[in-house]
Amino acid sequence: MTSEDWSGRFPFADPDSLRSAVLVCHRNADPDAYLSAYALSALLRRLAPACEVFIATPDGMTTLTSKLAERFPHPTVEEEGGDHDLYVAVDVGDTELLKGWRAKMQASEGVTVLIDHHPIRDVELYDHVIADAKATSSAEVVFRLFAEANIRPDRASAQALLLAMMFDSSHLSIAGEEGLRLAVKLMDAGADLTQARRDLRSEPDYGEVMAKLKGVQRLKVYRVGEWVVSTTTIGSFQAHVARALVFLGADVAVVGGESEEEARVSLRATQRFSERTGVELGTQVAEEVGKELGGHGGGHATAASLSAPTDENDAVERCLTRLSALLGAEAHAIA
Ligand SMILES: [Mn+2]
Repeated sequence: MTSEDWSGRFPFADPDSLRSAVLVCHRNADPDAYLSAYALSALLRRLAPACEVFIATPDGMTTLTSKLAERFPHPTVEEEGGDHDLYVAVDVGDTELLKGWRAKMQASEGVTVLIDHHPIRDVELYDHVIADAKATSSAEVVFRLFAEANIRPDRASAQALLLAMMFDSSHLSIAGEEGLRLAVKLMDAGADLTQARRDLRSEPDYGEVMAKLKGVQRLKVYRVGEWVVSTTTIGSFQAHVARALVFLGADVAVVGGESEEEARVSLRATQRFSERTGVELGTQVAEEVGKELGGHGGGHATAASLSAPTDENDAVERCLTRLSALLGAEAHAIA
């Protein structure tokens, strides 16, 4: 191996051979995806000064990401147009979320890389995968690449990585030991914690605020064994309302709504509920009830949703029945 062997390390190609690279975020890019790509671009341009680097954001970005992108501007590219030498999917999780870029990467002559912290199942698309499911953000994985290349991030990249890390770790509260150490290193490199906190504060969305408050107004509360399950219905923001109910103290929240002659239900539970009962909302409630009602559902252990051709009250009640069967206890209405 010569000192110029790049086959085993990022960017997995001789940097001098790279003319054009695209960093592709997941659809509707969140701050971790966009800002990790932003910092990765700075690293790549240090390694390959002659390479033009673009960021792609299929289906745009979230509102907060758009706001942050004004402070961290970067050239973007659409999928029409020629091939690139290097494609790096950042924070993508499922390749579905690459939208049209997936087919483009499949057909490409260039090197394809994944940098991620989601549990990854489909890796066939990529020539190289740098993924760590223990990291709380993709930013942590990107920062490690700086360290491996022995390159200190510039101040803007350090700030971008700190913001990304804080966004994905509930302001570092669920960051692991390594994450916290990396955050301190980013501050040493010039990142400003106070500024990052300020930047992550978003303006209230009053549609969401009204949905939450109305959802609470229509709240039903049940005791199922030792657990408190709350249900409600609302026209929109069902997931936000469910999360808010769990924040208020419910062990499980089931929030229904109707759109286009279909019922949608969002379910949320606390980590504690999930650990103690072993109940998985995604596979055992949303998927099952979705099927039962002729629709579909799924999700994670503590966050799931379903949609089915029925009315919202029926869908919510079926979820409650299913929960009570899984917990082996009847649901007693309290309020
Ligand atoms: Mn992420």
